[in-house]
Amino acid sequence: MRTQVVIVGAGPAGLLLSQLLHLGGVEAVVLEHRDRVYVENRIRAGVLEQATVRLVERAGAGARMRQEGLAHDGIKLSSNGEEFRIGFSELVNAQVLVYGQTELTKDLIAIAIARGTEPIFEAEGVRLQDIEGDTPSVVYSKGGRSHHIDCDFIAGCDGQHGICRSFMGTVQTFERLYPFGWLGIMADVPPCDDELIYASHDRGFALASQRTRQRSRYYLQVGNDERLEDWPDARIWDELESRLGSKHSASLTRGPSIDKSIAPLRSTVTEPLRRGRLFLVGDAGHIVPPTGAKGLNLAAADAGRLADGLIARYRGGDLRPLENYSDSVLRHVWRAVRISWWFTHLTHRFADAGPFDRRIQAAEFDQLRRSRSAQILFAENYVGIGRE
Ligand code: RFL
Ligand code: PHB
Repeated sequence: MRTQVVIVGAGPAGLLLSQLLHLGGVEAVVLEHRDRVYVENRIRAGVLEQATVRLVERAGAGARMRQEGLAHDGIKLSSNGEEFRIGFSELVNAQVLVYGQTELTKDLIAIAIARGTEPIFEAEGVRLQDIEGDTPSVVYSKGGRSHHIDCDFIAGCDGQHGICRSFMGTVQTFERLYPFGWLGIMADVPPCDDELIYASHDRGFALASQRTRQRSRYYLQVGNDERLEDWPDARIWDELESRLGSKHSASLTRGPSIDKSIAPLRSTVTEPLRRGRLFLVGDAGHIVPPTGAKGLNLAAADAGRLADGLIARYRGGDLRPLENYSDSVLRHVWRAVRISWWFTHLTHRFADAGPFDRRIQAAEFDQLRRSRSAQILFAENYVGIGRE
């Protein structure tokens, strides 16, 4: 078999890239090692920046997102129960869209099927060959049979546990591991507020998020040694009440969890993001802690850049976008890494932080509450202005 681009991974990065390439007249095959049901139901992100929304629309996959996504004009920040709002519309004339990654993934898979190129699910043992030559190829097996695809380029969109990074040869890895994780819970109850609440509290960070007006998503900062078995729903709701503050206790509707998980927080950046004809895209090349809601947005932005570079290359036009892919993505990525790092430090409790560090955190919160300039900067970073 032969195609122009092999895409490894059917997450948001791989699916969006394949559709953008298709619209640009470039042929691609997507290889995914999980099955479709698993991919469509993996619960993760929820906040889309405007640039991501535009890209999904450009891909022709935006109809349901526009209809069902919830436009958010701002967020609330709380410190030990004292709360203030940062309004994106009035500060920077922008919004974000709350729309689950699960839904975006379903929309992108549906559109791939409609155009007649469904991802190849349950593709096992994917291996890359001759990345530095002119004729790379990818081998995999499915249902006990092995397959070989010759191609021009390979897009490694296989997430943080993927295999493509291991084919990059000599790379530099920059990493920050945080001494805690997020315990996430999803429940079919109305959200406690119509906006997201990022709460810094002496008991640890909490986040009140949502998917729809009937489905809530909450997170709690927990130690890296915590186990899900020790967190029955009632304990999670009690803890959320304490951390989100008395203002929200009355409106916090409890209900049985439909999903619960613990994810460790970390930042990793691989440099460069290209080796020969292999490009790393999204989480395969960089991870950020979820505090700034940047991971999915970065994955989408990478997919957009690589699609533009490849389409220009096939049209015999400008080779620079493809040549500059790694540098331009990394510039964008490091700004998001810094923001995610800063916001994590502002809102989380670090076990080794002393009273001095706590005072610094409080002073920073105070500045954000009182200074319009600080709020504008925060809003620009949150909605993604200036990183394009
Ligand atoms: P994905 O989504 O991990 O997709 C990678 C795909 O590759 C497949 N794969 C393979 N396929 C073939 N062969 C192999 N050897 C393979 N190995 C892996 C996988 O099965 C999968 O289908 O990566 P992608 O596309 O780069 O997308 C990245 C996003 O998923 C991620 O950045 C976000 O979910 C991060 N994130 C958030 N990002 C946001 O922008 N806003 C948010 O609000 C937000 N909240 C979150 C988050 C991540 C979280 N967790 C679980 C870490 C909240 C949480 C809790
Ligand atoms: C989510 O709803 O999953 C979510 C929202 C905001 C974040 C991270 C995750 O910063």
